[in-house]
Amino acid sequence: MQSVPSSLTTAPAGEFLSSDSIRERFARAMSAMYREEVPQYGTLLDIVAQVNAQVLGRAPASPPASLPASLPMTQAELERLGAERHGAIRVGSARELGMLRRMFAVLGMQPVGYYDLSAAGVPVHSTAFRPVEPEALARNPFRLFTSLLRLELIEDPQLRALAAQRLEQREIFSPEALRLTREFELRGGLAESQADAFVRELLQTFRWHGQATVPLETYRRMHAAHRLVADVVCFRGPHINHLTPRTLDIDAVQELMPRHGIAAKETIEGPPRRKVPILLRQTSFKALAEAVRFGDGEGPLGEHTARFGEVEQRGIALTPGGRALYDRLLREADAAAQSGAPDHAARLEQAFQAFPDDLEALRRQGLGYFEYSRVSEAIPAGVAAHDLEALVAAGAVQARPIVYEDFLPVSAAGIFQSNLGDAARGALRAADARAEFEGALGCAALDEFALYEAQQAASIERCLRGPRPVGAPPRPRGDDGVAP
Ligand code: OOG
Ligand code: NI
Repeated sequence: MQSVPSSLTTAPAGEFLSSDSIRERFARAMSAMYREEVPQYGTLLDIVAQVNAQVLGRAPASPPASLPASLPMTQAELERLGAERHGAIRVGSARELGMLRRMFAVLGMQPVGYYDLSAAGVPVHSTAFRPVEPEALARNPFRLFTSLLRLELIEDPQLRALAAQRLEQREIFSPEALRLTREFELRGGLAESQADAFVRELLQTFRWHGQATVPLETYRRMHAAHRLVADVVCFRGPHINHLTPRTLDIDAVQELMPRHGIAAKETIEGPPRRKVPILLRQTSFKALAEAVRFGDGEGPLGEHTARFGEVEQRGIALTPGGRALYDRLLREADAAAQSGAPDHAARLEQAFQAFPDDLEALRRQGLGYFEYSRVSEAIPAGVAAHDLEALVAAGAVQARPIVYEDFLPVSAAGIFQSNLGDAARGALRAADARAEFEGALGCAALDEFALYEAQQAASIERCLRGPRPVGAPPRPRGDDGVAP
């Protein structure tokens, strides 16, 4: 058991299991459940484990390991790799989203980022629940991409009202999960046995139900509005729709999938393969058609397609400048597609030649985020102790890339489209719905750039000032002319 900050406790700190531990247990339980429910996910995990072992076997043993087409990794990152997952769920009402925010807080996960997928014709908007502190991320970075259905984007008023009514009638949380959430909020933590009960109960919310809550006729109408409308409205709860392991070589996994009987989609989403991976590359296999009973227990048997598998390779987190360049080059590759240029991979490669592909260039040009650390306490002769660049040049400070912990809006929409076979690509009303989303959430979604920026700035401060005495207040920043 681990302690929690004393400001949060009303009982002896040792009584509580840390949120990091609860999250770790929850992630493990989700993975075990999904493996049971979707056997191909298990196959994918085996492939990823094999590829990762190969990549690591090829890498030099001494840290920082410089992996081929992979980022240098810290020991903590290597340790978390085997358990690292993200998943995705979709909910139907403000109450469900607000309650999830409170429940994920028990797991030490907060909403980061706002993704408006209506731009891609998908009637949802989303955030990613994940840990935000570097130590928590190092322990287990479990992330859940969480989407809220936008009922107002259902055109037919009658169908919209029916959907709202169905969603109002359902309860996706067990009484015990609700009770334990309140207990956590009241007391600032959960004892180990309570935490395990909470994990068990919350898991139930995300399991698959082979029984729809509506007649087949209603399902078909919802489905005609949008496949996601049917997926959210017609079931008892927000079944986890995929769980994604992290690989160090996504091209190798892509190649291996068909050999293991997994029908991978054709292209990898995101940036092209590079020496220094940036942001995130993802590929997936097609959703399964699963048998579903409609109406009452005796209703007709049909099928529903929702759950799929996905794998991802993560790269360095980009600054706003880096992200703008990324977006521009992606648009260029798309424009080339419109004008009938050859295949996707070649177009991307071509466009991304304008993106620097070595760590030092990314760092110097301010395109990516880095964590700085002192190699030794000694300052080399002739180097000013507060001159970061001089310290880096002298080898007294090293810079490691910070891994991107978030999602890609473009890629997220691409995954939705490819897996849900959506025909309605028409642009939905692109009104800014963020305020409404955050109202439902009960707080603002954190800005992912600000989190990376803060991590980088704090590491620079530590390098330039040396360790601060324990308990001392943080020093004001920007008083020594150091640009973060
Ligand atoms: C979410 C898709 C987004 C990703 O990796 O970009 C996502 C969904 O299908 O519900 O998981
Ligand atoms: Ni995903």
